[in-house]
Amino acid sequence: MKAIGKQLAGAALLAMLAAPAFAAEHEIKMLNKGSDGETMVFEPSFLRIAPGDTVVFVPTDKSHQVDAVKEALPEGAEEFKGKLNQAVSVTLTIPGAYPVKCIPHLGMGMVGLIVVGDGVPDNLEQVKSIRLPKKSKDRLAADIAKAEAP
Ligand SMILES: [Cu+2]
Repeated sequence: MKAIGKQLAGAALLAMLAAPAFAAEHEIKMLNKGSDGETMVFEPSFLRIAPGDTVVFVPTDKSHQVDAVKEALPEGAEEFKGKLNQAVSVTLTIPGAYPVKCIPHLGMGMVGLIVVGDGVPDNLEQVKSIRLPKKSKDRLAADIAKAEAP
């Protein structure tokens, strides 16, 4: 009896150790100027990842933050919210589209989109209907087009 218990504990430990090895970590920088010359950007602004991967939002430049656009997240997905100049790390397990914004620079177009899983995300229509200032709307539209590409 004791031996079996030990074996089970060993298997559980192995499973725990194995999980992070397959999950990737991605970085999105929060910048005053992107490598394409655009100002106030998440870089990259579009990212497709596998379920269980982690995304780290890095405050490379000052005065940025990241919020999930909560009204357009996938069903059951957890909201996330960062403070100014704070790195935010989120592990996304539920497939779908996760739009993000930087509140201080929303009027300047600072939005981004993460897609978890393959194919066109189920909640993309919700993402399209987010109310945003023009510049953010335009940039998000470009990201949505990438989410719709095969
Ligand atoms: Cu910003």
